[in-house]
Amino acid sequence: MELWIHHRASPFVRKALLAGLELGVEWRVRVVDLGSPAALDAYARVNPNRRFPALRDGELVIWESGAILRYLAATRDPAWLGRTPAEAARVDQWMFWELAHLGPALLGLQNARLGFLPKPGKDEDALVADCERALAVLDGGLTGRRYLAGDAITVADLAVASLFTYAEEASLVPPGYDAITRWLAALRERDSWRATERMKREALAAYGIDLSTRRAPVERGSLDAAERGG
Ligand SMILES: N[C@@H](CCC(=O)N[C@@H](CS)C(=O)NCC(=O)O)C(=O)O
Repeated sequence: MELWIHHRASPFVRKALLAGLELGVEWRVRVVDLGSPAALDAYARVNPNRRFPALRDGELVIWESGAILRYLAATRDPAWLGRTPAEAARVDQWMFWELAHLGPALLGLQNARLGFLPKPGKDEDALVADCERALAVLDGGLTGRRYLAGDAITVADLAVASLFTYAEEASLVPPGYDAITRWLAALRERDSWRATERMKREALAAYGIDLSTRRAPVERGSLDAAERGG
């Protein structure tokens, strides 16, 4: 099995890395150099969207992080897709919502506050309002429930939590979202989260990116260059 990534500090890549660790997947990680048009052109034969991650298992190539998580769970431990039809429906609900609503809201504010590309077109007040709308939905969904689908962790928790990769650095969760705070704290205790947090910090540090002070845009290709020791 092969996993294509551009760097290990990406929330979308983190989804796959978390699932790989939780499900005991062994794969060869292939880091694509975003700064190299030739490498990116070659990668477009794997994922025509030129986005990361992508997975190959034998003849099967899959892109879209949510689909990758679902495939890994289906082939390794289907309980991670929900143990009942109701849980499975909630897993799907949160994973679709994460891509359609939570992602644009959280990543927009994150990118504005940390200076990541792409630079959002909205001002910070509008980005905060988008974020708070999404956080209120998530907090409501987690109130009275340990994980998103029920009592047991599923791929939906990995997918949604990954978008909080920069929650601390970008102050994405203000006080008052108690259910989110409790749920995130539980996920951060897991070995998989700790391991991927170390990977993220190493990727950032290798390129000398200090997010506590950073406000300028990160150069395209800089993080994947860090992955390769560049
Ligand atoms: N919907 C896609 C989104 C993937 C995505 O946007 N990945 C970002 C990761 S930060 C990426 O590839 N960025 C590199 C680029 O835009 O060149 C998924 O869930 O896999």
